[in-house]
Formats: sequence, C-alpha cells, structure tokens
Amino acid sequence: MHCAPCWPTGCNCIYWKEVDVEGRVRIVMESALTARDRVGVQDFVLLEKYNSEAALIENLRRRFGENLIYTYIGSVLVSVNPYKELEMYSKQQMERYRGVSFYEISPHIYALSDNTYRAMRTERKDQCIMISGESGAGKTEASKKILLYYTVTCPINEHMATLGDRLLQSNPVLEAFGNAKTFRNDNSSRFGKYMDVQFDFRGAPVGGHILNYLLEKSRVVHQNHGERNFHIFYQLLDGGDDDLLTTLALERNPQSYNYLVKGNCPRLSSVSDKNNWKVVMKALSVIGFTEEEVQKLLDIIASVLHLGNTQFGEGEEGETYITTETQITHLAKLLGVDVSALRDALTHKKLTAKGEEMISPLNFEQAMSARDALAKAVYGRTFTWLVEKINQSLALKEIYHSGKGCTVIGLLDIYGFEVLQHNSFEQFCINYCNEKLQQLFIELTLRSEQEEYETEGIAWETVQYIDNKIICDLIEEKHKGIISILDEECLRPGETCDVSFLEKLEDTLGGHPHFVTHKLANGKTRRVMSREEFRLLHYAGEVNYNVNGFLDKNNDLLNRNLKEVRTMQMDEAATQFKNSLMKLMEILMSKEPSYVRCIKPNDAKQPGRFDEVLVRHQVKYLGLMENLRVRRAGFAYRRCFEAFLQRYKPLCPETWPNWHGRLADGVSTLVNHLGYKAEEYKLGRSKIFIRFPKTLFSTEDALQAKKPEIVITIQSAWRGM
Ligand code: AD9
Ligand code: MG
Repeated sequence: MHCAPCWPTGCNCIYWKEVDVEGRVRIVMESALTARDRVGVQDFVLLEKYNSEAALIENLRRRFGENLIYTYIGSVLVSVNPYKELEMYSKQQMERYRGVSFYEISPHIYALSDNTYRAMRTERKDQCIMISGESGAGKTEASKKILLYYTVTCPINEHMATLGDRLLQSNPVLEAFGNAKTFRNDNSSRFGKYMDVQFDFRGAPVGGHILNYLLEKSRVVHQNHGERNFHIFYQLLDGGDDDLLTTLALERNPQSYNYLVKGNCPRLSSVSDKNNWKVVMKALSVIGFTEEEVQKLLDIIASVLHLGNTQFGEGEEGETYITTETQITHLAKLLGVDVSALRDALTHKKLTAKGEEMISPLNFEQAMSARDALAKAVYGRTFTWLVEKINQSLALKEIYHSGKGCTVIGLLDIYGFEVLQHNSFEQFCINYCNEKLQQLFIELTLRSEQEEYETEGIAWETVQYIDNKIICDLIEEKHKGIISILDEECLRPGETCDVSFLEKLEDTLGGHPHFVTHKLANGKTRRVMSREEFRLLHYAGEVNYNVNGFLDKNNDLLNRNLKEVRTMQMDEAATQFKNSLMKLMEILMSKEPSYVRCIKPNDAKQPGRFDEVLVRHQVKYLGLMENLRVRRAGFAYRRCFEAFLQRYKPLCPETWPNWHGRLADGVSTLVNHLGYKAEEYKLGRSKIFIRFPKTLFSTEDALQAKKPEIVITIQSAWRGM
C-alpha cells in the first residue's frame, strides 16, 4: 500500500490518497485531532484540563504507548526518549515535513527544524534551538537529528560542498573526547555545547562554530562505580593497531591503567569501541586533521594514561620520589618535555616569598594531586584545542566577507539539571546553568506570547509563573552571591578551607529563603543534612551540595602547583563559567528561540516503560505546566485565518468550496454559521483565537461527520482531473 499525503488541500493531514497493489485509489482521512482518545492530543494546549499536571502526564503516557514521542506546547516540542529505533527519521520523513505548516502534521523534531529554518529564511533573523532535559533524556540525539535534517534537506553551496559532512563528523569526534558512560547514560555528554550553523542567502549551510562549556575534567582521574572514563581511551586501546600501541608504549587491556579501572567497567554492551575508533579516525580526517595532528592527539591521550600509572614513593624525610621511571620516560617523550623538568614538576612546587623564588618538595599526597591535576589540565586543554581545530575547519570562508548576508541557527545541547546522591562543585555549576536557562525560557516565552497578543490586538491576561531570578541572584550576585564568596575564599591569604567557605556562606546568606545549611535549618529541615553541606532550593527542587573540594575545584589546583606547565587564564573556575554563561545568554537573547524539552521515561534505559513518578518530576522542573499556562493565557488554540478557513470551510455553505472575500470575513462567516458564542473566540489581525478545546473539538467532530460527503466530492473532483 502506498500513501501520499497532501491532496488536495496541501495540508497533509485530513486527506490521504492510498494506492493499493492493483492501482486502485482510495481517499482516506486521518486527523490527529480526531484520534485524540487513543493517542491523546498532539498539542497540550488542547487539553480540556490544561491546568492539571495529571492530565498532561496522561496525555504523554498515551502518546508514548503509541510510539508518538513528540507533543507540542504551542511551538515548544516535548520529546520522550523511546529507547528504541523508531522508523520516523528516514529521508522520506524529512521530505514529508519540508515546507509543511507546523501544526498541520504530527509533531516531529523535523517539523521544528523545518519551521525554524523557514523562519530564518523568511524573516532573515537568526534563530536558536534550545534543547534541555536531564541526563539520558535525548538532547544529543535530538541535536544530531536537527543537524542531519539541515545537511540533507538544505541546498548545497558549491564552494562549501563538504561542509555538511564536516558538520556531521564533528559529532563523533566531540563525543569520543567529551562523552562517557555514566550511571544514567551510556553516551553521556560531559560538556555543554552550543553550535552555530551559518547559512548563505540561498539557505545553504556555509559555516559552523562551536562553543563548549565546562568539560567534566575530574572524570579523567576518577570514575564512580559502573562508570567509565571518556570513550576515546577505550577506543584507542581496542581499535588502535599493534604498531600504534607500541609507539605509544600502551598495552591493550584497559585494566592495566589506573585511570580506567576506577569504575570497574571497561566495556560497554551497547557500543563497540573498536568500530567507534574507526568512525572517529575517519571523522578526524574528514574534518581536516593532518596525520601529525592526529598523532599529537594520540600522544596526549597515551600520556594521560601513563600519568595515571606514575607512582610515588616516600623518602625517610618525607620527600617524594617517582618509583615508575619507565612511565616518566614514556611520558616525557610523548609530551615532548625534558625528563628531569617533568620529574621536578611532579614532585616539587615553586613558591614566591618576598620576591624570591623557592622550590619546596611535595609530600606524597600533594604529589598525587599534582599528577592528577596535570592529567586533567592536559586533557582539558586538548579538548579545547580539538574544538578550536573543528572550528577552523567549519569556519566561514572569506568569500562570505565574515558572515555578511549569512543567517544563523544555533543549537544548544547542554547538561540538564542534576541531582546525584553526592552533589559537588560540578553539579552546582550545572544546576546554576539550568537556572539561567529557565530564567531565559520564562522571559522569552512570556515576551513572545505577549508580543503575539499585542500584534494581534488581543488583550493580554497576566499569567502566574515562578520567577527564579531570586535563585540566580543568590548564586551570581556580585559580592554577596555564592560564586563571589567562593572566589573570595580562594583568594584570601592564610589557611582557607571548604569549611571556612561554608561558614562564610552562612554568615552572608543566613535567612535567604532559598539557602539552608545544617546550622541554619536548626533541626527544622525534613531531610537530614550533614555539617559539610549547603542546600539550595532550586526552581526544580532541593539539592544538597557537599562543600568538600569546592575550593580546590574552583582554584583548579593546578594554579598552585604546576603554574609552569599551564598557560590558562587566571580566573577562578566558577567565575569563568559564570562569565561564559553570561555570554551565552547574550547570544541566545539576540536570536529567535525555539525549544525542545526532552523527557526520560525510565531509569532502566528500556523501551516501552513509562515511569510516572520520574516523568512527573521532569515535567515539574522543565516548567512544562508554567509553559502551558503561559501559552494558553486564556486561549487553547490559535490559527491563522487562511489555515482555519481551509480546514473548516466544508462546514459552511457560504465558504465551501471556496471563499472569495477577505479572509477575516470568511472566518467570521464560518464561525457565525457554526454558532460560536462571543466568549468562545476572538479574531485578531491575522489569527483566530479559540478559548476552549471543546469548541475546536466539536468543530472537528462536525468535520469528521461530514467526511463521506467530502470524500465523494473530492473523489469526483479527483477522477475528473
Ligand atoms: V546527557 O545529558 O548528554 O547524559 P542526553 O544527551 O540528553 O543525555 P542522549 O541524547 O545521549 O541523552 O540519549 C541517550 C540514549 O537514549 C541514546 O544513546 C539513545 O540510545 C537513546 N535515544 C535518545 N533519543 C532517542 C530517539 N529519538 N530515538 C531512539 C533515542 N533512541
Ligand atoms: Mg548528551
């Protein structure tokens, strides 16, 4: 059976012609709106009880059961991870969504991609797509599908014919170096990513640029049980040929390396490191890495493994020395540094007192941390270098006069809100980032809704929503925000420690409604808190952060011990992160936003399981209910006059088969004929706004009841063609 949509209305959802094997043509009707009992509604704004979280979750559940993983809240796309391959991402599907009106066809990531692209082309305005959701919810997969859609469906600029490939190939490279198996996701992105795709005036992709955020460097030296280090280490050991491993002085077994055994999880059942190694090597060459550059990259990866196996001994006077001389020789060779300089850097520190430089030995513990700090720094810098190289390869060519005439679609795939058993500095930064994005989301959605109502000349009804500015301020405010206090503690001379940082927080922030510690809670808190924790009441829920390691992580440790080797900026880590977030906010604010909100249906990473408690939690912290309330703002449904008339004109003799007057008058005639009451709808300048879903549904039902009549009319029209 062959199905072809879009006839004769071009709207893709009411009429389908089916051609059976004998060539007989039949017109069938399928409307996503009428199938609502079985598959739920495709836009949450059509829910009768739009204020009910339970109704929203039930709608999600029904659709998930039918493999309908996408649902809208107006123009926001909600996506539930199916944890299985669905046949909905083919090239034919891409074609189906190309140029088709957003709401007239079932929700899809391609519909959002296409709509964003068309908005960029017609309005000549930069766009961005913000993808959010917790770890494993499907953000990275969504961003890859969007990128694929553009590289497949957009025209090609003959000067940049290979750009599409390079854009796509940047993914396996960044994933090899920046992703890892975690408890929550076998391919978890351990860095935030914002990618701009630049298009020329004909809509062909001509350039790209990536910004990366806060790579989780601590993973290089430590992994929790059941987790792995970054994929590239295992790929190299499994996929690299014997000669390569010999040159790098590596053994094939990951268990031989201290930095790879912490999680006790050398292999992944879901992917082959060996195959991925090939994919990554090919991708590096497509992007334009030379053989020397690839070799350099692998030297560094190998040197990190050798660093991890570098061991220390303790002399009689407490001095430290290196016991693994062969490792140090390999290391020096791979890093291209002098052996004795490296030995000194790992066992001594340089101090400057009264203008004089002094060298003092490190004790055993200090030497171990210096070693780990060097491994993290080397890896972190390599990742930054990798991103820079990719950016050079994707950079707009001169013929475009540095982007003049180009428009941009930005893709943001950034870590979701994270609450672990033990939350540390990394979770603090990640959750702060999510607070900022939520703030932006609320601000922009509200703003664009308000603007639409104003343009359409319809009175704006105030909507209640949680404003999380107070929490953002608590973290980022100058002088009295948590980041400022942390920086001050790091810079304060004398013995500062994590506990003194916590005390300072208590002194400054005591009484703040979103900040709690063991002392401040005074036994009033429901959940037990340790003396080393502070709790933030995020918009998405409460999180306890353990202050252990905050100062070191903020200092990046390396500052103190290995200044010689580093050439990085001197800003403290949290402040650097705050500044890069501020810049990101500016970038996003300057563009027209679209949103994909990803939901993880279960923690077992299994298809077909919908855990309501887990989903409810995500619905809450993604702010979907607020989003829905803002979007409804009194009206369940809005549609431009033309589309509304096109769809429902068969219901009124004066508009069927064609209306020849002004569109607004046609809609007015139609709704009068249907008996809409004044309180049920409003006519804007170009759109009709319908207040209740039931008004729309009864109109839709009337259309379906008329089905046989219309089919006959259409069939005879079609046969006559
Ligand atoms: V993390 O914050 O980087 O840890 P993500 O990026 O949100 O996380 P990811 O996109 O990596 O999650 O998805 C996790 C896994 O779910 C993928 O490896 C796939 O196995 C699975 N997945 C996600 N989306 C889809 C989909 N649309 N179709 C099929 C999917 N499988
Ligand atoms: Mg990801």
